[in-house]
Amino acid sequence: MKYLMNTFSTIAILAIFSLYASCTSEPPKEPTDLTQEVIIPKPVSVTASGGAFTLTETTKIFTQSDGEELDQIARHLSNYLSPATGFDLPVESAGSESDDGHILLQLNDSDTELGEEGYELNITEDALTLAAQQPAGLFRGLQTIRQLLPSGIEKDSLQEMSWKIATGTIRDYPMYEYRGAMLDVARHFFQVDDVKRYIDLIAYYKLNHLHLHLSDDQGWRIEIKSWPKLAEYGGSTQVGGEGGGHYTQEEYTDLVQYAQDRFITIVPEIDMPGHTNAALTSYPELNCSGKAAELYTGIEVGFSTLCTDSEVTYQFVDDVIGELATLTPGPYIHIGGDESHATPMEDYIPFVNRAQEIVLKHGKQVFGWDEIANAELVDNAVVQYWAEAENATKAIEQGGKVIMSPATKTYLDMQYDSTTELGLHWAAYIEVDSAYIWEPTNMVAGVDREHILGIEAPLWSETVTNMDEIEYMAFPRLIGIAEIAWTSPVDRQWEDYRTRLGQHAPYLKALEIDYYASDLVDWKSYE
Ligand code: TNX
Repeated sequence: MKYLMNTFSTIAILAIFSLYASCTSEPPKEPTDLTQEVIIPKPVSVTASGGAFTLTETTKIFTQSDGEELDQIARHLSNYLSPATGFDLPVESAGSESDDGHILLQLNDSDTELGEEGYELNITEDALTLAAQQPAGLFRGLQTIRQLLPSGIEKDSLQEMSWKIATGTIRDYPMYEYRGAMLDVARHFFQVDDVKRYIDLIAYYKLNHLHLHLSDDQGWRIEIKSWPKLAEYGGSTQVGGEGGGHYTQEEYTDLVQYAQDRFITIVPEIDMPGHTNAALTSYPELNCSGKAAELYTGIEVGFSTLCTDSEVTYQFVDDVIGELATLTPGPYIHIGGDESHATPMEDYIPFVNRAQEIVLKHGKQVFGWDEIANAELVDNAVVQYWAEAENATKAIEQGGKVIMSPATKTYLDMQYDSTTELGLHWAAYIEVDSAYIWEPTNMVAGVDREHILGIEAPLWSETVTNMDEIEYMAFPRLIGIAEIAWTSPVDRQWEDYRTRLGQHAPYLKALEIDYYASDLVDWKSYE
């Protein structure tokens, strides 16, 4: 009996030990099967050929045609890889590649299946060749290369290890042309460097739009030279009262450029006619009463409105949109239009109609929250569905395209569950599975694939005050949203995604992302 007990306890100890060992970090395995590598968003196709390519200090990056754009993408790759490897990978024009390990970036017009953002990555033991029709496709492909290397590649200090990638071929292109995130810089203001970090993180998951919510009741965040008090006074505070701030036009231009270098389009939003208290505090003439409103630092919505039957209001809208259009190379100006509860519908409709004409006059495409579909949409208007199915239907009936941002699935400010300290829960609690398990074409009856331009996940910032908090609310849910936007529904299953997300944890750690470690996922541990 004693002997038996001993045997049992030995077995138990061994079992516990092996369980423990399997939970702690394993030494990096040698990659040999490309199909087993974790890539998020999941690519269209992966085939393995059983070997490995090794990145070494003599590896060079070649670009197949001259041109600043290709060079810039090659330098991005070199910059991504250098801190952890310590290698200074030189960028050279193609022609003199050697057989002993090189990376080649090439543009190939004939592979039309790849479209604007697709890429093909061919990995042999001697070479890693990334091809795309367009530069944007090469940039998306670089993100895949980052995920194929060991997670140490994302650390910003030298790592002593070997840098191998399994051989084979990946062909990949996105499901939706618009894959976005939104950051509310109005309720709380975030500095340029925080927004740049957010851009870097969304780029890693192949998103291509960042919508900036630049004005709201609590703050005006972009310098407008013809109406200087908007930013100076209207931007002087934020939720809770302390802080606030705004981007100068130079800073905004720098952000736009930073995003563009990563093939991300900035979509600037000036919310109107509601959500305008900050503007109403800055200029009395924008109020129907002729009296300036008071600065607001609470989190109520729906109490403010521009004076819709005063001509000065349209001069204001014209000047603001004019300056913003000049600073913004992307095609869209977002005019908000949500929750204008203080604007009667008979005033709201003519206001939105005029605001849309002003956007067109400045050469831009109209973007707005789903309520704008109550007005007469101009050609090519994009309507962002967040709450009212009926509005999405009205949008497509008028020939508009829809962006899917259902609050119950994509709102990154919603709490994960009732124990989450940050965030709100008016739409839903959104756990990591809920944010992943939905299909854009099943959200609104009649709104089908051909009506949907893409997906966007907004992060409202009433309760979110700094970068750590942004990361905690956005990650990992934004990763799942990015996969919904990129990957075909036939390749999306929660169980498979859950496993990949868990295995991806060391990359999140290496990127120093303060993510929410949901119990629904078996997070792979890391040193
Ligand atoms: C609704 S979504 C809003 C925002 C709030 C958000 C908070 C939308 C178009 N309007 O003003 O920040 O809820 O979750």
